[in-house]
Amino acid sequence: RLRRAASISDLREIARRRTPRAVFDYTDGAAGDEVSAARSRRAFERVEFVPRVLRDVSVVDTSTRMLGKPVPIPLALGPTGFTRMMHHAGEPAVARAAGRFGLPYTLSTMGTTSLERLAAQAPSTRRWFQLYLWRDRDASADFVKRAIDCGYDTLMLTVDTPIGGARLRDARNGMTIPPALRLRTFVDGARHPHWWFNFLTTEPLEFASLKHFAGTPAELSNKIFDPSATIDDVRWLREAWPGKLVVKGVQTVEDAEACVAAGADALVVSNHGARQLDRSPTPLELLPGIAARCGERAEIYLDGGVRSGGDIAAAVALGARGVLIGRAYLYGLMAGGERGVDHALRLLTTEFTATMRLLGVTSVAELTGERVRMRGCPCCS
Ligand code: HOC
Repeated sequence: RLRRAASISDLREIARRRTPRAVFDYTDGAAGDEVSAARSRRAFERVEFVPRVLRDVSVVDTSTRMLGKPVPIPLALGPTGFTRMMHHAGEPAVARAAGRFGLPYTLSTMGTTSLERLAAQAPSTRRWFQLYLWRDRDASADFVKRAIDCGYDTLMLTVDTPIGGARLRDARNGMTIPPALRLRTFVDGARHPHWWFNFLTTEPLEFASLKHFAGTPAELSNKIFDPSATIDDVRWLREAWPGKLVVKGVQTVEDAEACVAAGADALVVSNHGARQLDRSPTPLELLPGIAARCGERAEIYLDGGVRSGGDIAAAVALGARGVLIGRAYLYGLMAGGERGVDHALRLLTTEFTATMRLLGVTSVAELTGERVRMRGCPCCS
């Protein structure tokens, strides 16, 4: 079945069937009424390519550089929480697949594998670490130290989470971490015996940032996220972290300017996959303005709604140096473990290459604003 999945949405469909409902909904869902999530996808649907023909595309170079190192396509695997819940192989499987494709992998503070274990299990993958500012700054400083010690080359600070978003699907499903088999979830559990067997027979979840945890996602975020974080914390991290510093979750030109002035090497234009503030700005629509203002001083990445190689090409043409994916690889992981992630990355790579050829461009540098236009009105399309 996996081999016949011809798109990320096919993988999503397999993932939906193979995982318990609460787990699928945690991954697939977003905040509130999921208005922003739908808008993120609609923005990509509004993109119309402007292809050139008769351009000799027999050889195309899809590679570029992200934060000083080469990548085969403009893509990095973004941070995702609780990845061993989506599939027992979890973060190490994703990181190894990323390594095989030469792509960076970002371990989340909310990951279910420690920084040390991930480094040991994916030693040749380029590893980035994502940090939430903790209420306890010493704890944040400790992650910085561990990330340096374990050879992570980039620190990604997420700034769109002063509190946890209202994820209504989780509330309705009575979602907990780790997931628990209860009377009300028993029927659904009986439909996914493989998932439960694997989940219950592999090692209990180990967290990147906690000794152990059990509770709801909201309880966890209240324990960790620091609502008092300010731009001074970005300056502090700039001092403390010797590698590349990325700020993720920027949603206005003003904040983008401030983060670059505070020392960020790259920004991720992102609304956290629409999982925090419903009705937040649509990343693809924000991207050109932020890239125009800050793109000379920092690399600008896009995160949110990327589901195909064509989406990657569209984001690059609209000003992104590269894109981050989350759900796109998680669907692969849930559908088929490590092989499923390979499959997702293969699809994205093939689609991106084909899009470049069909657009008549032979290098990523030629993917400019001339190759795209946005159709129609954002609110009606
Ligand atoms: C309300 C839960 O970035 C995600 C992760 C982890 C955030 C936990 C907050 O799932 O969006």
